[in-house]
Amino acid sequence: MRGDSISSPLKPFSLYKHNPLFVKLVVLSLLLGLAFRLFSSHSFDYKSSSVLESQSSPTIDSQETGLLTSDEGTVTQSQNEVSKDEAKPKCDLLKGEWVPNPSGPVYNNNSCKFIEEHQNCVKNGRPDSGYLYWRWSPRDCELPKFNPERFLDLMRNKKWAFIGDSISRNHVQSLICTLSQVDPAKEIYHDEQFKSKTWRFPSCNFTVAVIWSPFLLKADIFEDNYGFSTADIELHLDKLDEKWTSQFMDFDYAIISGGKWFLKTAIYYENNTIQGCHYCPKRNLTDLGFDHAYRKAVKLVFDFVKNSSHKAVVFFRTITPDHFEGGEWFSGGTCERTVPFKEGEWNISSVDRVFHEIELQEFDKVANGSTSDNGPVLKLLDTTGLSLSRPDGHPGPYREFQPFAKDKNAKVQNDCLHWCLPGPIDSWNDLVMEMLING
Ligand SMILES: *[C@@H]1O[C@H](CO)[C@@H](O)[C@H](O)[C@H]1NC(C)=O
Ligand SMILES: *[C@@H]1O[C@H](CO)[C@@H](O)[C@H](O)[C@H]1NC(C)=O
Ligand SMILES: *[C@@H]1O[C@H](CO)[C@@H](O)[C@H](O)[C@H]1NC(C)=O
Ligand SMILES: *[C@@H]1O[C@H](CO)[C@@H](O)[C@H](O)[C@H]1NC(C)=O
Ligand SMILES: *[C@@H]1O[C@H](CO)[C@@H](O)[C@H](O)[C@H]1NC(C)=O
Ligand SMILES: *[C@@H]1O[C@H](CO)[C@@H](O)[C@H](O)[C@H]1NC(C)=O
Ligand SMILES: CC(=O)N[C@H]1CO[C@H](CO)[C@@H](O)[C@@H]1O
Repeated sequence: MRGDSISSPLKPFSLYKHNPLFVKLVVLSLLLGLAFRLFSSHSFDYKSSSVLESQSSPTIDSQETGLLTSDEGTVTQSQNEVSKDEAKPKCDLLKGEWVPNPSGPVYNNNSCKFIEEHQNCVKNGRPDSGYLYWRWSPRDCELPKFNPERFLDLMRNKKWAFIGDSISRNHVQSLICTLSQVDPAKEIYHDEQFKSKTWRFPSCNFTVAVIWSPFLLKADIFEDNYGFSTADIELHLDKLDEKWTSQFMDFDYAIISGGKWFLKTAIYYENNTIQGCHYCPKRNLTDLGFDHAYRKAVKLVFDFVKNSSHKAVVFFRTITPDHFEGGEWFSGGTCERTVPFKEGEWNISSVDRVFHEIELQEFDKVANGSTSDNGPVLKLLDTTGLSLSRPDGHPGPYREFQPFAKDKNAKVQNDCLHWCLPGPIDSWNDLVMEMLING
């Protein structure tokens, strides 16, 4: 994924608030209540951008915000720190391509019991397996495969949290499965709904938790496990969700992320007073747009982390793109591709682009300026671009067990948002490891 072609300037966010077709589409999706709804847009180029991180980069190149065209020759800011003994040129881990990886995944549907049924594509009968045999390869440097032994060794007596929505759960399962090949994880906690969980790796006393907080903000959600809601979500744009902030001091590492839940109908509060909403036509309220809420959320998270005196390494993982084609998740959209996209074959959807640009812009603001030596380290784990070129990595119809066993023409709802396990999401950990060791 190279980001040097382009680029149409970002259309103003008001486009999304006032474009009736856009609103209708969002409405439709939200009425149906699921967290993932997606556009296969063709109107924007994807602009890849560097991983930025606050501590190693006191000055941030604003060309890398994704808003501006970057100049091909520019040495981009990267997470690849110059090592102590030898001055290696900085490498942009995000510029590269998917290359064949004949050795394939390190775990499978038999060797890992932590894979969620809906993402256990092989077990559910997905017929092709080519999507398992790729790895992300940056153009200018070698990205080593995630090394579970070394990772566990680094994590002795440490605690790690994944904080966010079902994609965070998807991601934690990838990590747990990979590490379990070396030291089988033991689940030591789950909440009533099995949405927050904690595992422990006995050999090195390493603890990994996933904390369910789909908005990261204080939110009252009136919705059951199947996504049926009885009332509008009430979202407090000026308060973080204490579920994770109250535990933040316990963790040495965290990967925080937000995303598609912000597309749902919600009433927006500040100072406990209604400010407006996102898609609430039955109410006499101003539609402030999901981007308004997402920006506030991201900013609040960054401020919280930066203000904290707790010395943790915190990654903010950027939006995960979806790949519905020929419709949406509720209207027959599918993802039947079996190989990665090559450069230029696909553009980020307009909605995902809005999410991503907010993340880059807000990160750029907080990363700019001094950071204390004793405080947390905030890093941007920008998986959006490399994930965008993996339309082949989703469960599609194989979110269900053997969906075509009875009727090979059965109409099955597809999941083109979450990732198969094993699958491309395993590569996110290659980046995490590299950013930990060299970033
Ligand atoms: C395990 O790690 C925790 C910190 O995460 C520490 O408090 C505890 O003492 C450790 N236990 C052992 C047996 O080392
Ligand atoms: C918040 O609301 C309280 C009363 O509910 C009011 O006294 C206070 O001034 C408000 N603060 C802001 C910043 O609006
Ligand atoms: C909607 O709100 C505005 C301003 O608060 C008010 O003037 C108007 O009468 C309200 N309309 C309805 C239908 O309640
Ligand atoms: C962060 O700290 C600054 C200065 O101490 C304060 O003004 C600001 O309100 C704090 N922000 C948050 C989100 O706590
Ligand atoms: C991506 O967007 C660019 C610019 O709008 C357009 O020229 C190109 O055809 C699009 N590519 C695809 C695959 O839709
Ligand atoms: C970064 O900081 C410099 C100097 O403090 C300032 O001039 C610049 O506008 C800041 N950039 C952003 C994106 O905030
Ligand atoms: C690729 C792979 O490991 N597939 C296995 C998944 O599980 C089934 C049934 O348990 C095995 O038969 C496959 O070999």
